[in-house]
Amino acid sequence: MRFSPQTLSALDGKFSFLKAPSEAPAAQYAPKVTETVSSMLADIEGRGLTAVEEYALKLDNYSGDFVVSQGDLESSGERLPTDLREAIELGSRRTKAFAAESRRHLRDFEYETAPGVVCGVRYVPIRQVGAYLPAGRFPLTASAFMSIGVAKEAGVPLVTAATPPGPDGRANDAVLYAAYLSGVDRMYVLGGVQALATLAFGLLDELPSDMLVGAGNAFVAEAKRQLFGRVAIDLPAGPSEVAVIADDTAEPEIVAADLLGQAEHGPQSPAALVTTSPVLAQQVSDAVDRQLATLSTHEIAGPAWRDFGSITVADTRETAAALMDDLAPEHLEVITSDDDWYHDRLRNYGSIFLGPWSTVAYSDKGMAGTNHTLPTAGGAKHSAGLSVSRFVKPLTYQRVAREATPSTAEPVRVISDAEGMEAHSRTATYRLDRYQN
Ligand code: HSO
Ligand code: ZN
Repeated sequence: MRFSPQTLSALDGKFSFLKAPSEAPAAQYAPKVTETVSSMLADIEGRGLTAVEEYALKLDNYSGDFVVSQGDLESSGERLPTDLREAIELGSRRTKAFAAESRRHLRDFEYETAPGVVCGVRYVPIRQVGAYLPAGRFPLTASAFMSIGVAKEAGVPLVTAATPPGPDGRANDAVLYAAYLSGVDRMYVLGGVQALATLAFGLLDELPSDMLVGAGNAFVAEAKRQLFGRVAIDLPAGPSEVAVIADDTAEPEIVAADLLGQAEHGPQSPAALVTTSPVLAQQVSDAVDRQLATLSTHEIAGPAWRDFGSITVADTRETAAALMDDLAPEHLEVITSDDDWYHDRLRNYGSIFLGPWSTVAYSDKGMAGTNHTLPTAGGAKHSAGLSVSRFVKPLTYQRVAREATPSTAEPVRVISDAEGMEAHSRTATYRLDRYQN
């Protein structure tokens, strides 16, 4: 998430940096990751579960069953503290409710492009989806809602999921419970590349997965990238990002907290403030430093802010909006007296949080209901985040009536003949002939 030189020069003189964004390249090309992943995928494709067992032992020190029993899945909630269990239940419900409503808005329809030429769309869910639920530095409990829950609400018949074993050799119970409530059909204890390969190749299933979703480390991201084409993937996931547009009505402590709220994800997580108020800019800068001093995750959030944090002062709301559209952040908060103006004007972001009472973590943890799997690294310029619409295919059909033959076959003949495609032409002229005789 960085400003393009073109935008900066076009807006020259209309903004200034209180804290300039990093010059460091964001994501490094890592040939070692690419090679390791491709050799693992080839090995697993060739030797199947035997190879998977070897990698699980070598990389995760795991030699237990890959399949989580239905009993273990169902009882995972009982092993959690009551408040956590109830929070997971609430997040699962809200995420499912929004997904179910979103699904209802995807309506099959028919349209007659000419008398007797009926075209239509039927939304058909993908048959089998594999979800990866990471549990590394932070086990993101809500990721199960976003992938499994949303896929099930979209109507996907078979959703399988994999999560790595922890140091105790067991899957994280909060992750298991979230997967269970989300409606997972089969749950596997498997990590990293071997998990994605197992899902993609269908090594524990009757058939391979048609789509892989879910975030993970660099190896997981690379495995999805290499498997793309053979399977669909949700998004290429980079470091989590946050950006805030605020004016002098915003509370500096709140803005600072929300910037650090995503900087905590990793030392390369960008956080950007764009403000029309030079006073707020300075206050937020001070507040971030103050809050970092008492943050238990300051060893992650501190370097993230130092290297990838930025504060930009814009002369007008129009300049602020232009800068933000150029950043195209994964998460965007708007805390101003003109929230609706910004909402109308902005076009590039993964998900927007309007007003001082809306914050990114609400969506992150499933308590808003929207999906937290969103485009990063500028992907919001061309793509939206995960939603039910990604798990269903808008399949088209056409039914042409006999009466529509003259108006349709004749122009098809003309175009086909002009192109020199006689076989195409004949499919039309045979029908014209039948129609006339
Ligand atoms: N911000 C992450 C999702 C998340 N954060 C879950 C915390 N929990 C990617 O959008
Ligand atoms: Zn987050």
